[in-house]
Amino acid sequence: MAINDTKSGFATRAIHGSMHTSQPEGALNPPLYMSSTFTFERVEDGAALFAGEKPGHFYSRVSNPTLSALEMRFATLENAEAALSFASGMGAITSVLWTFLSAGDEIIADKTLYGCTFAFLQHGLSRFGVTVRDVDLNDLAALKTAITDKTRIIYFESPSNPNMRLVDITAVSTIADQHNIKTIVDNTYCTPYLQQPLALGADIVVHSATKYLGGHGDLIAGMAAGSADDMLQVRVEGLKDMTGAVMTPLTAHQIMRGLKTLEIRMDRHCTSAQTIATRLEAHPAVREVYYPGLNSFAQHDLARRQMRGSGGMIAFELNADLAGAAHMMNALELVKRAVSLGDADTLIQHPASMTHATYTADERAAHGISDTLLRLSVGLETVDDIWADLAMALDALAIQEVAPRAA
Ligand code: 3LM
Repeated sequence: MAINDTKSGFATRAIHGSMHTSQPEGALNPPLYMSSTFTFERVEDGAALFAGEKPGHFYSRVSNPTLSALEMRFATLENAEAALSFASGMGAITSVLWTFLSAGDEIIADKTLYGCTFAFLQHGLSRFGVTVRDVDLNDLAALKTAITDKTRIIYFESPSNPNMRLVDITAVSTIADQHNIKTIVDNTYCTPYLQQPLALGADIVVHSATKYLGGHGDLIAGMAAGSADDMLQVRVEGLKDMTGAVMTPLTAHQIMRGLKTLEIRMDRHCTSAQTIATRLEAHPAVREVYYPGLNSFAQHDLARRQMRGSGGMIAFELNADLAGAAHMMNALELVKRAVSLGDADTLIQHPASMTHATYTADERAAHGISDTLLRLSVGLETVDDIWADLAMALDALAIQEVAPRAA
């Protein structure tokens, strides 16, 4: 059966998508083109390539056949016309935003964002004459008020890193369209398997491919997807001339390997996280759990509408102060204390002092990132083993917390 990129299932596209021609030597996987430059048969051919009059590759900061294979496959997964690969998630975000913003423009960003994205907007773009407006994008009236004739982009994550706030992608994109503003969504937490922002009305999606797309904690990478025109503009402006944040062919190869198992990994992340979130919620040492799959989750209905599954990320608060939370985290043995997410290994971290240390304490308070919030990336280990480790650390905390009160 031939692979049809529009009709085949997600897993089929993740394994075969866009691979319509056989590979050199009959190889199952596309070869690794470790070449910075590409030779021209004749001078005129080089000139035609540079002028965009002839398809092909001439320099790997612009394009490379291994990266093209990944980009075409990834576009089929996001149901996009085109995709682009980058050296990191921050490389993707900065390349896309540099491309579409100029001094004097305004960008509206949701009030909760990954720490380095927040820093890039507040401390980076703002230095170059771009006005950044933080808006709670769940407040559509506030969004409408914040829009001016200089607004070019609305930018958000859903779910947000670290506190799992969702944004209604269709509602925000509809308002953006009415004002000719581009909607850009960071889809890192969901991957295209769980959520497809372009189908919900967004213009561009960006990813840290370091996370679920790679899936094994062994690479740093970014992706973007959108219309062919937008991706071409990002390629020749933001990526080629501004950031130069190009992915290496080896990384592209590793991500294509990661994509082959994306669907089964995400299914497992979802079922295990649902189990862990449910058990956390029932534990006396836990005050609050934020997980889209829980009935108690404030935006549970929106999650069901725009996400195919609830994902592998959980945020939670303990019935303890910061010292108690640190004690609990330090007691863990299987669960690793580390930033990043989306790996086979379960990871736990403290956003206020780690991923979101780029915010001041006042900014964190204003942006809804509490100092006692913990973030768990539920991995692919046997779920009862993950829970046993968490329960051991939580039980110790519950005993410690209860003891002084009883005394
Ligand atoms: C983290 N996040 O632990 P890279 N967008 C989102 C992200 O979560 C990230 C990026 C973009 C974490 C990294 S913190 C020092 C470690 C939603 C990264 C940026 O450039 O590939 O790291 O992606 O939350």
